[in-house]
Amino acid sequence: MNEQTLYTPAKVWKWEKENGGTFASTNRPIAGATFDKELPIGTHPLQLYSMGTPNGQKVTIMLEELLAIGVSGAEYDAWLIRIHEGDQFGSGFTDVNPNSKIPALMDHTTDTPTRIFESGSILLYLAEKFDALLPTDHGPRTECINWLFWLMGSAPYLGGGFGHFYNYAPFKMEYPIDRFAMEAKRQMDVLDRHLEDNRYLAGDDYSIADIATWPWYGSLVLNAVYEASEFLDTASYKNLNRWTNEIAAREAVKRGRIVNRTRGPLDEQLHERHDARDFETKTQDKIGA
Ligand SMILES: N[C@@H](CCC(=O)N[C@@H](CS)C(=O)NCC(=O)O)C(=O)O
Repeated sequence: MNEQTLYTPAKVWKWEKENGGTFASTNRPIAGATFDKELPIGTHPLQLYSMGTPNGQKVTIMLEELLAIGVSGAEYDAWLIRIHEGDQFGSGFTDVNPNSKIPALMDHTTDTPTRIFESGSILLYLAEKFDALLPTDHGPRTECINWLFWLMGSAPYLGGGFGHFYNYAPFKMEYPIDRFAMEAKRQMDVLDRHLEDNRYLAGDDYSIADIATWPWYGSLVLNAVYEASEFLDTASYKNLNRWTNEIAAREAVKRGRIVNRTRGPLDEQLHERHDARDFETKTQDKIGA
């Protein structure tokens, strides 16, 4: 028993601004812009507005993979949106994503610029636009989309559920940590069993399903999110570990995972990316690092 068990919900929920927790200053129950600010536009066809969280890494890994196979149309500017400082509530950003969450992408090659939001939608858009990293045969293609949607439905339990209560909540609560640790472990078991007979999620070929999933479950295994590897005994998922390490060794993944990143070792942070040479120089401001 602890004090949470005494909580009785009010008849009508009211917003207490300072409810504690890491996101207390930016979370709010209403949508829309809170201030006017245009987004910058660089020189490349694709303009990405993001931050190097797992959802952001999906897109930068995808773009680096496309560039690695010679798709020059995938050149991009990656602008940093500092979500802890509320940049996602600027009018320019909400025009690109009315949901006020990174990542958000603008494609300036279409007759009128196209906005793309939701990381799964962005991956699918890029895969279809460039005819890459999405199998063409009916079976593997369907399997790839199955796993892409699986990830989009599952990761919020890992991030918003387990990660939030284990890492970000103002104090540790047994009930939600138990509930979401169980679900995180169940999800890892789903992946582990599937990867026993499959090299990649859609079968033999690396695809957007892996690109979507690795930043979440690969990072969990590598102890790069939530410092929960030991708690969740991630080492025991052998096939998931094999898949994680294989993907971690890809050059495009090593590049994509550091773009718009503001945490971790400084040599693993590239706050903004406007040119492939930025990875060598890593010239950046270190504010918020
Ligand atoms: N389903 C969305 C989730 C995006 C998301 O949750 N983004 C987080 C960072 S990982 C964010 O922007 N949070 C800011 C906020 O909630 O205000 C997607 O996959 O694009």
